[in-house]
Amino acid sequence: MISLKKVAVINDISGFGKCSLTAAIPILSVLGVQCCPLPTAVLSNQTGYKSYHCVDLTDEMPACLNEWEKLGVKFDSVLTGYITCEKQADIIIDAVKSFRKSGSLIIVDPVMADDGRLYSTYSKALCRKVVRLASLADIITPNLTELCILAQVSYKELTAHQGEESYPLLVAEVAKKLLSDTLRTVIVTGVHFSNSICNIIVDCDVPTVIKSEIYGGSYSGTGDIFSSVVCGEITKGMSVDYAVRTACRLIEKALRDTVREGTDRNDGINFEKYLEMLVNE
Ligand code: PXL
Repeated sequence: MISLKKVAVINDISGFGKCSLTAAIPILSVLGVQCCPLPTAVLSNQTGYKSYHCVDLTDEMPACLNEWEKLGVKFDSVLTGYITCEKQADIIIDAVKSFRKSGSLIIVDPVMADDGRLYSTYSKALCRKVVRLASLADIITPNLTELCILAQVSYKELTAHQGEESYPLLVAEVAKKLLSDTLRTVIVTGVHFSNSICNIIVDCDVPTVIKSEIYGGSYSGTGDIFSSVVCGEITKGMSVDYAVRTACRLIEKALRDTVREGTDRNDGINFEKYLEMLVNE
C-alpha cells in the first residue's frame, strides 16, 4: 500500500465566500491527498463583503505547530494562503523554514491583492512579510497584482502594455526576476490578454502560456481553488503543466455556471459540481 500524501494547509476558514480552507479541504481530498489544516483565523465570511467577524488564531498557532512536532508528522507539501497580521506572518515564516528542512515542498499563494488593489486587511508592512515568505517557497502562485508587489513593478505601467503581442512574455520576464536557488517556479494567474485569461508558468525554461475563456469579472476564491488544485496535483507527482491545465479546466467550467446564475462575486464560484473532474480511478 502506498500511504496517502499529506499537505499542511495554513489558511483561514470563512463561512461564506468559498475560499481558503473551504476550497482546499474538498479539493485535496477528492485528489486523494490528506489535507491537514492549520487555520489562521475563523471568519463569518471573507473580507470582501461589507461586514464580517474575524477570530484571529495567531496566538494558538505556535501550540498547534508544537503538537504537530510532537506527533512527528512529516508533510509532503505545505500550502500557505491568507495571513491576518505581521506577527502571524513571522510564525508562518519560521514554520515554513522548519518544514523545508524536513523535506516538504513549499507552495506559497502570496495572497495580498487583486485587480490592482490591496485587500482591505493587508497593510504595506504585512505585504513586506508576504514578500519574504514567498522568497522561501519552491513554487508561488501570484495573480498579476501580487506579482507586481513581489517584483516591485508598477501594476499600472505593466498593464499599460496589455494590448501588445508580447504582453504575456513581458509578464513572464517580470516573474523571472523572482526565481532563485529556492524559488524555482512562478505561476502567474489571471493575466488578461487578447480576449482571454492567461496563466503563465515561469521557470528556467521558456515560459508556458495557458489560455482560458473569459466569462466575467473576478470572483472570490478562484485563486484558492487554483492553488489547491495545483498543490494537490504536484504533490501527487504530476507535472506543473498538467496541474495548471487541470486547475484552469475546473475553474473555467465553474465560472461559466456561476456567471449564468448571476451569483454575486463575493459568494464565489460553483466548483463543487465539478470536483468529480479531479477524481482519478
Ligand atoms: O481568497 C483570498 C481570501 C482568503 N481569505 C479571506 C479573504 C480573501 C480575500 O479577500 O478575505 C478571509
